[in-house]
Amino acid sequence: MAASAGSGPAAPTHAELRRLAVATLDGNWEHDHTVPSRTLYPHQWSWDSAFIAVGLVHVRPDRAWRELRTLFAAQWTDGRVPHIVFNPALRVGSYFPGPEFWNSAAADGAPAAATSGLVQPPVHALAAWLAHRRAPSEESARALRRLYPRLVAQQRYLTVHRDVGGAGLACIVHPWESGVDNSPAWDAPMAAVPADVAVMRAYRRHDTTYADAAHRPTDLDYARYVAIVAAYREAGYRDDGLAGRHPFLVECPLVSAALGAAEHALARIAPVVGADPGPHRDRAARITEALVERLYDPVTGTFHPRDLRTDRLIPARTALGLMPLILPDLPARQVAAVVTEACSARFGLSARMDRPLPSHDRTAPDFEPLRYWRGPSWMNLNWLLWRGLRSHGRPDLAAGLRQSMLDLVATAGCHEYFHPDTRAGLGSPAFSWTASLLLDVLAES
Ligand code: 9WN
Repeated sequence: MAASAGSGPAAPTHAELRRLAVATLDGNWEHDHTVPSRTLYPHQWSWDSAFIAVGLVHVRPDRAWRELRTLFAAQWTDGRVPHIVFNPALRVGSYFPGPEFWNSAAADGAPAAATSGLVQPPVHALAAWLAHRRAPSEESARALRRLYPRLVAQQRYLTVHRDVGGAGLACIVHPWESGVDNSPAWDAPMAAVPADVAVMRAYRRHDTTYADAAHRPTDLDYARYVAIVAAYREAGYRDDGLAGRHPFLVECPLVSAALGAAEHALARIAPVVGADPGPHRDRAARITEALVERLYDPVTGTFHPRDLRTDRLIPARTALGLMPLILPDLPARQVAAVVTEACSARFGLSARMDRPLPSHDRTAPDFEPLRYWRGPSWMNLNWLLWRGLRSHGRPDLAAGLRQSMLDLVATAGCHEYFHPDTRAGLGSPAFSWTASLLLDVLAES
């Protein structure tokens, strides 16, 4: 699809965009879950399913709840929600690293389904709450009753087993856990991970068959990804003693903000399921406090990840720094600072945006407009910021960002990510969370 400009084809109407989004989600539905992409990601991914549920509820509410139910059926006994749940019907080699690499069956507390041993940002409680609020019904209340103890266990896993830093924030043990895999935010901690590209000779990457290698992480990134998983897997995916042995330990502003937003969402869900919202409110307040204390830098005026191996903030200014805006109780000082950062030349947020929001500071020397999370625009980061702007009383900026999101899909369809200048579609076409979040944005003008 092309945007209208001069004598070019007319811009698609909202109804046409909606139809495209629904067709994309229908095409990616796989009996009890939605694949992020038929080609690049043919299994079920954790935070994708949450974003997908947010959009599906507008058109197929039964599938929205099924999506979350299927994901949480693969929760480990320690409460971790795996970042990939593998579809056993697919042939070996349909994704790298596949189930044979993760070998979850050998780990204590893993479910019957083959899964990865990592997690992703916990945006699921927020998704469940938004899905219920959008279309409250007997079915949605029943679904919440089933999900609630699982969501609580997910939070407990992250804030207890993963509290390596000791302040109640979850530590991530792999860049994949951030969801923004090759963000420049991870360059410094990744550089300290011993790995050699030669490691990759033993494997065949699957992603570069379907996407341009220049738009994906490098082979050296993959060598390190594999080395970090191997270290965790060899320790049985156990979290005790992580501090002394694990090669990648980071507190991430997005994961931490999602953790706090999840407690806020659980406080809203609790009365629906007959539980006490009080403890969730208390935990939410503690997470926000720890996030500000540990990840906000008053000198740069934005949030940064903390490398727990060096106990220092990582200087890169990526879009991760904007994500704490999703916290309704973020103090006014940090709200103002994040809005200033978002509106700076680095991210270009405005009420009338001429270019989409990039995933990394566009003025930085390591900004790469084509390579995955190192510059391109992503619908999920846009959506999280959009929600944050609305909840912190910036409808003008939220409206500008919303229009920019609509322009992305109007220009390139439901692509995985987009060129941050031209809006050209990058990565996989027919990508599920682009479609689902578009539906949400279309529904809430
Ligand atoms: C590794 C599925 C996932 C997203 C991540 C995105 C990408 C996987 C990959 O795809 O990661 O988990 O193979 O690159 O970075 O955010 O959940 O869409």
